[in-house]
Amino acid sequence: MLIKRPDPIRPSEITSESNYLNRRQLMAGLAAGIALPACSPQAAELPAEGELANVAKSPYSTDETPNSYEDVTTYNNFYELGTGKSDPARNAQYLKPRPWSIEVSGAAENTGTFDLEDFIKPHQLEERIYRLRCVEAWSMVVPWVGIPLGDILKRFKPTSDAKYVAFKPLVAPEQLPGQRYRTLAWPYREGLTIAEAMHPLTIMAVGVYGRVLPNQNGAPMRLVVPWKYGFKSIKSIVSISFERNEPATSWNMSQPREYGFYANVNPEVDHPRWSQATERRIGGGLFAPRIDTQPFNGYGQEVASLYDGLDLRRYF
Ligand SMILES: Nc1nc2c(c(=O)[nH]1)N[C@H]1C(S)=C(S)[C@@H](COP(=O)(O)O)O[C@H]1N2
Ligand SMILES: [Mo]
Repeated sequence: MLIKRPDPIRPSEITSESNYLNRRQLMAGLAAGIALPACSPQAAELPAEGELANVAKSPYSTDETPNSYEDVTTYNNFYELGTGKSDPARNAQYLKPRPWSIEVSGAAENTGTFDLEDFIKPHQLEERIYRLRCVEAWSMVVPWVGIPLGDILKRFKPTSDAKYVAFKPLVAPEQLPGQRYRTLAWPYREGLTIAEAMHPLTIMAVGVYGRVLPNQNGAPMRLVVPWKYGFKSIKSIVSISFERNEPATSWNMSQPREYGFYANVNPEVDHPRWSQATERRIGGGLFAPRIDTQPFNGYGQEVASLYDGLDLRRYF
């Protein structure tokens, strides 16, 4: 057992509707002369760099030893900043994660364009130490800082038509120079079922190691879905859309035989070109033994029931 089993979300962690003001409500409030106290925790903004204050520890964390800050921030996959593992750190300076806005669209009552500062409220931040298991059969342990994605999505009041959630990152070749080459069809695209998106293990990360997320890790905000291959954890998100049908996803579009929509970590379903039974822990050195890959990356007790009745060999 790699993670402790936490209680369901504590009432204190749930943002009450009144704590949250979206841009339109805020504007309406300002027009009506409602003042926001500048020093209330709800008014605090996510910092653009440096330490993140008051980050709670999460019972969902693994007790494995995290990789070094160096490993986490210099061995990356972020095709918009280059296809080599060291390219994202080298090209990170081009990306400008402030100001940043996010468009929420589709099957929800509360859609619109939101500033990052209205979107992520820092008083909810938690540290989640999760394994990141790449489809390339390497892994890392990363102390992410984030907010359960479900807590964010609930505020937009998805309707009963919202069966899936689709995500897209920024498209801006001056900031993401890898987009000058068609290594993938831009924008990068990812999606989750609504149940996966609302699952308490799924987070929107804004930091790592207690600090604001470096650009190469997907600043200012990226998904982390710990039971799925790393490519589901899409970086530098600007668009979130509630969908009725399964959305197209980048790796499936580029190699449909190799990458499916679900992409659950599964040691029993090999990639057509290599085994997924074991993994190499980054930073372990040349002679470190390979680690057995766990079904659902070790989170099976929490998430396996999401796939009851689904043939995981077919829906890989
Ligand atoms: N926008 C975007 N997000 C992305 C990718 C990408 O190329 N572009 N690569 C994915 C892959 S394959 C992995 S393994 C993880 C790596 O996250 P990390 O660099 O923070 O470890 O990011 C994922 N998110
Ligand atoms: Mo990956």
